[in-house]
Amino acid sequence: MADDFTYKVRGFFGRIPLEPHQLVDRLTPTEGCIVLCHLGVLEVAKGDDWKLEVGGLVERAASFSVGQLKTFPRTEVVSVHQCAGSPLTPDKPTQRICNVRWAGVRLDYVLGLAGAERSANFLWSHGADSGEFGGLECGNYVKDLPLSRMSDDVLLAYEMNGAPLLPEHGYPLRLVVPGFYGTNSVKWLRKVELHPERAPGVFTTKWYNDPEPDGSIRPVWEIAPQSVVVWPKPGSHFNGDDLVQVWGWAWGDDGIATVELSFDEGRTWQECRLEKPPGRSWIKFVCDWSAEKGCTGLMSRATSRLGESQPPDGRRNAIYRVPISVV
Ligand SMILES: Nc1nc2c(c(=O)[nH]1)N[C@H]1C(S)=C(S)[C@@H](COP(=O)(O)O)O[C@H]1N2
Ligand SMILES: [Mo]
Repeated sequence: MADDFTYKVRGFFGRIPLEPHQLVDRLTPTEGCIVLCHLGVLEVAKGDDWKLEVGGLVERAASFSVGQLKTFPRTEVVSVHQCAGSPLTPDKPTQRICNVRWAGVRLDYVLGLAGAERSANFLWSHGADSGEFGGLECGNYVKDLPLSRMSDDVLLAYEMNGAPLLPEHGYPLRLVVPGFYGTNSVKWLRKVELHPERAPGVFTTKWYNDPEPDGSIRPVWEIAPQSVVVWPKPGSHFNGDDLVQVWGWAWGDDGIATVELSFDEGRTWQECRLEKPPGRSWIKFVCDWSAEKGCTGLMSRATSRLGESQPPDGRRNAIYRVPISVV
């Protein structure tokens, strides 16, 4: 395919504008959203002419321009958008997180037009960006998804927070997989294909696979339960018996059943009030606390509806601790 883009930036480009205590808005403004590009940032001049190919195990391979996709039924989804962290340090906890309103056309609608075949198990998604990362020549950015998990809220998105995608967020077209880590939401989306097996390439074989205790590997797909405290912020000072309303956000692919807080380094835990889960958005937790003299930090721990809790350390969703002081 003839190149219809240039590189605005070549090589790795990232931005983590907000610390957890700055995530005060339910919907993160675009300038506060994380940015993560392994290979570069593309600049596309004529977004509506950008072509998406649909192929692999389909009855009719097809190609749609973004202009055409915009004439199909439009769907909006508010969802947590989280970077799983560097694939070179996969067990390092990260708080690269935001909550975004996406708009686009449902992927299953477009796959339906092409006639998806039953023998397919995986969707491969190809970005137009290519280059070097981690000392390797990577080819294009290619990811995959299990079709069994593909819910109807997976989008071919052309808008973020009510405006066309910015170049660094994948203008003019990206995949958005609500509930999955950001790495799966391929930007500058050029091609989606159905296949019986997982996709080859460094981003699906070498990186983004976590080792499991039994020696198997687990692709970095579903977002594990996680939470951050927004208030109080790190370094806050209180007096003993001050009444503090602690609050923050919790999220995870399986939904959140409980969030607990500990003010004594994890010895005891106190359950928070949770708002009703609104779809794929993060949910707010709140807890009234009478500050205890000598407390030096607080921690939040989310548990999913399937009973999985945040671990103390060693994984990307490890418990986040906020240092404070109470005198
Ligand atoms: N084509 C392409 N898509 C990509 C990436 C990339 O490097 N190239 N990075 C992924 C990663 S690791 C993350 S966390 C999200 C970040 O999306 P954002 O920059 O819009 O926040 O994009 C994903 N999609
Ligand atoms: Mo990421």
